[in-house]
Amino acid sequence: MSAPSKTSGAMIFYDIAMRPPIASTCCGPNPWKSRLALNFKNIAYSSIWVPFPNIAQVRCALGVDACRKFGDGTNFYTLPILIDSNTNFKIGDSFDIAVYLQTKYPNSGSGNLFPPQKLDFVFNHDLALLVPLSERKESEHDEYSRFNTYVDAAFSAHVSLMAHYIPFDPVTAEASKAEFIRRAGVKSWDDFEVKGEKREKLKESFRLMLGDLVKLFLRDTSGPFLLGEQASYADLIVGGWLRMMHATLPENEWEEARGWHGGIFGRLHDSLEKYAEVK
Ligand SMILES: N[C@@H](CCC(=O)N[C@@H](CS)C(=O)NCC(=O)O)C(=O)O
Repeated sequence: MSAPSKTSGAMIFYDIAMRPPIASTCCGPNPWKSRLALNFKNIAYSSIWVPFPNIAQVRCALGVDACRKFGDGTNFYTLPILIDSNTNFKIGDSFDIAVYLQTKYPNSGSGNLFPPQKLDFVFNHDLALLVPLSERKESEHDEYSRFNTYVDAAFSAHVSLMAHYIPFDPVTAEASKAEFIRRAGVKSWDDFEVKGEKREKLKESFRLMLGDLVKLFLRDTSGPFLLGEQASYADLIVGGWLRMMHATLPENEWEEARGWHGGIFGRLHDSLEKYAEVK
């Protein structure tokens, strides 16, 4: 581990504004992966909170291309974005942000985000995703990149357990919900509520999926991370989704889920608390 890295002009990190107090409500899993990575690297940065309906406008004004597309092929403008004000380098994808931080600050903070490891987790599902995931070209961190894609698919397939409870900022809640309704082609926000037997079935599917993922965490039982005591970006990928679960699931369901599979995911969530400061 090395001394904290200090940048002369801070990094600027764009995340989605949620209901105040933002530190306990911000819940985008991809921005969370980047926040965890910035804190892991002990990088100085400041956050800009973008109202949900303004994401496209802000991203376009910054000149950052969309990295994701809707099912109909149109651009899907997303966050996070990271701007390194020293170089004016702009990065608009959470995985690219982690690679950038590792390349630029190889030894800072808690060390290597990408230590070599096998990440055998595959998720094949028949649950359609509302919006397709980003596509990636082969990269130097392929093992991690594939893991990121499968983890995103696995959690996204169950995100309807959470969507109805997103803590929107009251100022823009109506416009945000209207956009979700438009995308899903449903009639009202109530249609996002998954309840009763349907909810129980989806929860069971979620639990089983996590049961596959947990096998990787059982390789090294010295835990709490995949490589025992050493956290890596793979832990932060899962951790980003755990943050979303915590911020959106009804409290009793979060308590239930964190206890699944011997409490391994609850422990992972808590162990990443040291990288979860919202600045
Ligand atoms: N591949 C991108 C995906 C980013 C993404 O999907 N971000 C979501 C939040 S987790 C977003 O900005 N959604 C905006 C919206 O739904 O309008 C990344 O990893 O950064």
